[in-house]
Amino acid sequence: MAKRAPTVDIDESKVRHSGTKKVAVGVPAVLHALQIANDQMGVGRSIQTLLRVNQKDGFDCPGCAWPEEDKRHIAEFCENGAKAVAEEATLRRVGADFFAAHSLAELQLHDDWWLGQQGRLTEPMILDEGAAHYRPISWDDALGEIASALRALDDPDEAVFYTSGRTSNEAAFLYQLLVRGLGTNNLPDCSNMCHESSGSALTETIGIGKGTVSIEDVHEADLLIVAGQNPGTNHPRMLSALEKAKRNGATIIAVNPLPEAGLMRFENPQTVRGVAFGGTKLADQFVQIRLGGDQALFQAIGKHLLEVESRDGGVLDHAFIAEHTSGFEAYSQAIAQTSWSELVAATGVPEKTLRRVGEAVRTSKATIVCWAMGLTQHKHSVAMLRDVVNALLLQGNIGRRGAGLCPVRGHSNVQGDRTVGIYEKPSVRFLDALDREFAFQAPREHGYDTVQAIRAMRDGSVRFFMGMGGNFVSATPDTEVVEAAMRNVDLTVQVSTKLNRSHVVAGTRAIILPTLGRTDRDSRGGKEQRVSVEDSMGAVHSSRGRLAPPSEELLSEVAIVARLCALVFGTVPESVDGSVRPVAVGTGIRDLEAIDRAQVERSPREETATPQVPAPEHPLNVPQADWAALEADYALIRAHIQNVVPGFDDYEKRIDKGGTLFLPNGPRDARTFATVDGRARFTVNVLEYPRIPRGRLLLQTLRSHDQYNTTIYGKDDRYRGIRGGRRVVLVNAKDIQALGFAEDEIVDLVSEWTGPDGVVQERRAEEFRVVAYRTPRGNAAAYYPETNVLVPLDSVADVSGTPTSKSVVVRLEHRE
Ligand SMILES: Nc1nc2c(c(=O)[nH]1)N[C@H]1C(S)=C(S)[C@@H](COP(=O)(O)OP(=O)(O)OC[C@H]3O[C@@H](n4cnc5c(=O)[nH]c(N)nc54)[C@H](O)[C@@H]3O)O[C@H]1N2
Ligand SMILES: Nc1nc2c(c(=O)[nH]1)N[C@H]1C(S)=C(S)[C@@H](COP(=O)(O)OP(=O)(O)OC[C@H]3O[C@@H](n4cnc5c(=O)[nH]c(N)nc54)[C@H](O)[C@@H]3O)O[C@H]1N2
Ligand SMILES: [Mo]
Repeated sequence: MAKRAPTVDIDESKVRHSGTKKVAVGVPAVLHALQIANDQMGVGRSIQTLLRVNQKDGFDCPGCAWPEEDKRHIAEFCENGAKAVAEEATLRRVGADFFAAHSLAELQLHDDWWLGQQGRLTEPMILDEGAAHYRPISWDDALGEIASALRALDDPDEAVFYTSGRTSNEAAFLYQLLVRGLGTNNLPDCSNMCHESSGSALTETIGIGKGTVSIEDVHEADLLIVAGQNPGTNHPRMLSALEKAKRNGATIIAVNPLPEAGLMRFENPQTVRGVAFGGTKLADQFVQIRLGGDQALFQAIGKHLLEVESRDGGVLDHAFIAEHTSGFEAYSQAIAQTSWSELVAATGVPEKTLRRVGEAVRTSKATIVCWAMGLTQHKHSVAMLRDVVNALLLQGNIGRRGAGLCPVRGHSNVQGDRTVGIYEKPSVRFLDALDREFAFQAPREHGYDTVQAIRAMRDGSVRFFMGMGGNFVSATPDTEVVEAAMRNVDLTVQVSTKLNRSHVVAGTRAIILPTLGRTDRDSRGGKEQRVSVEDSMGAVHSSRGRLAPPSEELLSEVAIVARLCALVFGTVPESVDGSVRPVAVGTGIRDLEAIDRAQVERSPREETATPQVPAPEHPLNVPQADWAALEADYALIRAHIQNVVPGFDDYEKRIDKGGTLFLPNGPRDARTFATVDGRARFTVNVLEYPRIPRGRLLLQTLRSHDQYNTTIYGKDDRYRGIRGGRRVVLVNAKDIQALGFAEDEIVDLVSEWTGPDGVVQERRAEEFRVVAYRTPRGNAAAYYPETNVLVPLDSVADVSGTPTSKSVVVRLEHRE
C-alpha cells in the first residue's frame, strides 16, 4: 500500500503557536480573504465574483448553510466564504497534461492541500486496470463505461452512490431517481457523518428532522445557547446575526471545551462600529464543558427549571405541555432522580455554574439552542439532543417568536439534498409519490449509510461506487480501512470540481467526471440555467453562477445524471400518444435477462444476503421521463420536485427574481408535531458521558480556520494562534506535564478502542506537535482529516450511526 500522504508536504519545524485570539473577523480577516482570492483568481475576477455571493441575482455561497438576511449587504461574504469561492473560481487547471505528467503513485504521496491547490478539473479522465496514469476519455465513452458497469451488476445493491452537500436540489433529485430506478436505496451522504444525530433526535421528538427557527427568530431571541459550534470559523455570517440579537438585548451563552474566538468577541467588518470600536462582546457566559458533557448540561437545565417550579411555580408553560406534548411526567421523575454530583462530574462544570445557566434559561422569555458538530459526533449524541429538546419543551420554547431549535448545517445544500430524496432510509410517503410521478416502483428496502457502505465495500459486496461531489476517502473515518475498501471496488466514479484524494485512492478502474460549481455559468439547451438550494432554516432560493466555466468541456451535475438516466433507462423521444416510454431493449439492471440470471444462478453471496429487492411488476420497471428535456430545462425538474415533495407549490414562481420559498415547518408554523402520537415528545434518556481511562486523553477532531472539510486552504489556524502546520495536538498544559511530555515535543497519537469482540484495537497517527492549550483536563483536539486514521469505523453514535469524531480515546507516545 502507498505511504500515507500527510507527513510528506509538511515541514514541522515551521509550526508556530502563540496565544489564542480573543476577537474574530474584523479587517485582517477581510484582507486575508482578498489576498487568497487574488492569488487564485486575479483582482478583476475576484471583485466580480465576490460581489455576487449571496446577492439576489447571484449565486449561493458554497461555504456554509447559514441563511442570508433579507436585506443583503453590498458584499454579503465572509472571509471563509470568500476562500470557498476563490477555491472554486481559481484560474489554475488540471487537464490531460497534468495527469500525463503525474502518475497515480506520485499523486498518492501528496496531501489534500497539495491536490486541491492544483486547480479545477477540466476533462473526463479514466484510469484503466493496472494503468500508471489516468488518460483522457470522451464524455460519451465515459458515461457509456459507467452505464455498462451498472448493467453488469448482478444486483443493484452492489452499487453505492454517495452525495456531498453542495449538490443542487435539481441534480440531487435526478440522482436519487437514477439510483432508485436502478433498484437500490444505497444513497449514503455527508449528512451521515454530520447532522444525522440531529435528524434522528428531532424526527422522533418533534416530527421533523430540521430546526424550528427562522433568521428573525435568532434576531429576536432573549437567550441564545451556542453549544458545540465554532461559528467564527465555520459560519462567520452567523456572527452578524448574533450581534444583532445582542443589540436587541439577547444574552448569549457559549458552551464549548475551547474558548473559540468567534464566540467571545466579534468585529463586524461591515459596520463602522465593528471596525472602529473593537467589536461586540458576544458571549456573556462561557461554559467550558468537557467533551461529551452536554447531555448532562441540558439535564441540569431541566432539573433546575423543575426544582424552581416545584418551589416557587411560574416556570413551566403548563398550557403548552398539556396541549402539545406527551411524556412530561416520566421525564420530570427521571430528572428528579439524577444527582447534581453526577451532572457536575459529567460536565466538569461546578454546580453553581450549571445553576447559573439554568437561571438564564428560567428568566429568558424566548430561548434558542444552536449547535453543530460538537453535539452530533458522540456515541450518545441522539440522547444528548433529545435532552436539548426536553429542556426547551418545558417552557414552550418551540413554535413561538425568538425561540426554538437551531441545528446549524454544514454544507450549503446538505439540507436540500435530504429534502429532495438523498437518504438511505426514505419514507414510504416519499417513495409512493416518486412511483406515481415516474410510473415505476422504487425499492422499499433501506440502503447503506456511509459507515455501512464502507463495511460493504471492505467485505467485497460492492462493485460500483459513485461520488456526487465530496471526498469520500478523506472525509470518512478509519482512513486505512477506507482506502483498502475503495481499492476493493471494480469501478469508482467521482463527479468533482477539484482534484482530491478520492481520485488517487480509487477502484480497480476509476473515472473522473469534471463538473460545474456554483460560481460557473451553466448554459444548457441554449439558455442559462439556474439551480436552487435550501439553507439551514428551510428557505429555498435560486442560485446562478456568472463566471465563464474553466472549460467548455464541463457538464453540469444535472447534465451528467440526466445522460446517465437516458443511457441506463432509455427513452424514445415521443411515442404514439405523445408520452414518453422506455425503450424495450436491454435497459438497466432490471431487464428480464438479468432478473432471470439472478434467479437461476444464485451466487453464494446472494444466499446469505438479506431478501432480494422484490421483482418488479413488469420487466421494464424504470422511471419514465424525457431525460433530454430535463437536461435542457431545469425548470422541468423543479416541476417534478413540486409534484413529489410537499411544500414546493409554485416552486418556479416563488424562487423567481431572488424570491424565497419557505418550506412548511409544522413545529415552527403551527405547533403541529408529526410524531407517533402527534405531540412533541418528552423523552427519558439515561445520562451518558465519556469515561477517560487513566493516562489517556479524549480527542476531538475538528476544523482549522484555513480549511473547508477536506479542502485545505492553508496551514494556519489564526484564531487559535497556530501557524505553519496542521499536525498539532492541543492538550491542557497540566496534562502535558502529568503524562510526562514536553510542550513542542513531536509525538504519535495512538487511539485505543474496544471492539465488539472485547479486543482492544489500536490505530496510529504519526508525528504531531504537542501544543499547550486551554482545553479541559483530559481533553485534546487535533485537525480532521489528518486524524481520521484514528477514528474506528465501528465507533458510531447510537441510533444515527454517525462516526464519533469528537470522542476518540488516545494516548500520546514519545517517538524513538
Ligand atoms: N470555513 C469552513 N466553514 C465550514 C466548514 C469548514 O470546514 N470550513 N465545514 C462545514 C461543515 S460540513 C460543517 S458540518 C460545519 C461544522 O461546523 P462546527 O461544528 O463548528 O465544526 P468543528 O470544527 O467540527 O467544530 C466543532 C466545535 O464544537 C466544539 N466541541 C467539540 N466537542 C464538543 C462537545 O462535546 N461539547 C461541546 N459543547 N462542544 C464541543 C469544538 O471545540 C468546536 O468549537 O461547518 C461548515 N462550514
Ligand atoms: N474526523 C472527522 N471526520 C469528519 C468530520 C469531522 O468533524 N471530523 N466532519 C464530517 C462532516 S460534518 C462532513 S459534512 C464530511 C464532509 O465530507 P465531504 O462532503 O465528502 O467532503 P468535502 O471535503 O466537503 O468535499 C470536497 C470535494 O468536493 C468536490 N466539490 C466541491 N464543490 C463541488 C460541486 O459543486 N460539485 C461537485 N460535484 N463536487 C464538488 C471537490 O472535488 C472537493 O475536493 O466530513 C465528515 N468527516
Ligand atoms: Mo458537515
